[in-house]
Amino acid sequence: MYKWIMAVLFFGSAALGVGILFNELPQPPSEEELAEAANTLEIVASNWEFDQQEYVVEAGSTMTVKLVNDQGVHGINISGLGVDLQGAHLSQEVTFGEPGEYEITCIVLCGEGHAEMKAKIVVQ
Ligand SMILES: [Cu+2]
Repeated sequence: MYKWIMAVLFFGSAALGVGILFNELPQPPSEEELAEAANTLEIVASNWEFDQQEYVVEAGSTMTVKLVNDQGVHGINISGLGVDLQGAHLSQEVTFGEPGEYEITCIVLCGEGHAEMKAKIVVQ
């Protein structure tokens, strides 16, 4: 009497199973991607601030400093660390030697809040 219900359930779940099989499952990030993320200091700029006031890094470490322009066009200079990022050149490998504080300033005239676009790198 309920045979048709069983048939519907059976074919329904079979169709669902096949659908799942052919759907690509999301891949977890590879070890390489994780290592790269851990080694990248991302500084996100918008109008007219950076995503953090302070970026803390370990003395002696080498990282890729990357500027991401989330809003507007900005560039950064980090005095004392030789970092200069703007235009097409938005990432640079940096070795943080001496502990201390290094000022990050915007070097692209980006509008009314330009002069206040400051943050710092704390090497400790
Ligand atoms: Cu600016």
